[in-house]
Amino acid sequence: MASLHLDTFSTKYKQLLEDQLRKSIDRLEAPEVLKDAMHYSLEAGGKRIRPLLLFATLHAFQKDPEIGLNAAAAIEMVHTYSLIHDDLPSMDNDDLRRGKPTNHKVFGEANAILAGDALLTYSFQLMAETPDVPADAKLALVQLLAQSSGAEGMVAGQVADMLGEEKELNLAELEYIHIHKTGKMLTGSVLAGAILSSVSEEEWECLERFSHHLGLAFQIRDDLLDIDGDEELIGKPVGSDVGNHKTTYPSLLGIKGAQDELWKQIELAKDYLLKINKDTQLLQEITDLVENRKY
Ligand code: GRG
Repeated sequence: MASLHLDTFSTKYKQLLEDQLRKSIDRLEAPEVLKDAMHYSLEAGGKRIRPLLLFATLHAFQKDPEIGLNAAAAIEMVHTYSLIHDDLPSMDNDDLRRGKPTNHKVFGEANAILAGDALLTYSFQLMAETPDVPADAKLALVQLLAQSSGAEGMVAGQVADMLGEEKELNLAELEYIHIHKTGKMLTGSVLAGAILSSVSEEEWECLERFSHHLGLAFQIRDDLLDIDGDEELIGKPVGSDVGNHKTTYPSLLGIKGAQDELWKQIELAKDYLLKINKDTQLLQEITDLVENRKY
């Protein structure tokens, strides 16, 4: 369970983020239906783990987390666009997201596509408008967001995921998908904090490795949550048909193997945090949350 320290921190900065997101959309001179569709998914109850990682990284380097508000809003907008598009009839065709009707169910498919497009493009504007930082930092933030979300990042993972749907994947193929689809935006969140903290090369390297392992842990936990409570599946041999037909960590490694892999990735993530000689307690607590999260 999260300590009071992380609870207090996350309550404060999540509230600031919610305000930032709402204000950022409100100020747009755009058709109301577009703004409504953007608001709808942005404010639909996400965990805000990516912004939290960014704020906690700033905290570790004794920076005021509020300097990361624009960047955090931008990252959450990209994440939200990815979920809206992932739910579309041409992708996962989902009716519900976070227990609520998906964007296209409420606003129609064309509006959902355009709301996703608008969130993605607006995110780069927000990065470029980061207040009180030099131009080279803004440039680095824009470049980082593009690399994390685009053809070398999340979109690559989504395409690899779709290509892999019809076949049994090996562990390396599964890792490629999750490092890109889930991991790159988590890494981008930590490294955005690193840019705003002007970290050293060694610190950058450790933060990158930390978030790489955290991203894998996040996904393994996601796979385990999908089948949680199904006691009969525990101990099933490698390669057996655990859960649905998609390749997952439990389907490849068995539930116990997946749980061991989760612990391994958590250990590795924490090892890299320890190498940074800073107050990384909040990042450690977020790592614990990822290991134990229930949703
Ligand atoms: C459409 C380009 C494009 C990409 C979609 C992120 C993604 C790629 C798909 C979402 C499907 C999915 C379940 C991915 C695996 C893990 C993941 C990223 C879960 C959602 O992130 P959370 O748990 O979501 O942070 P909340 O709801 O808390 O914001």
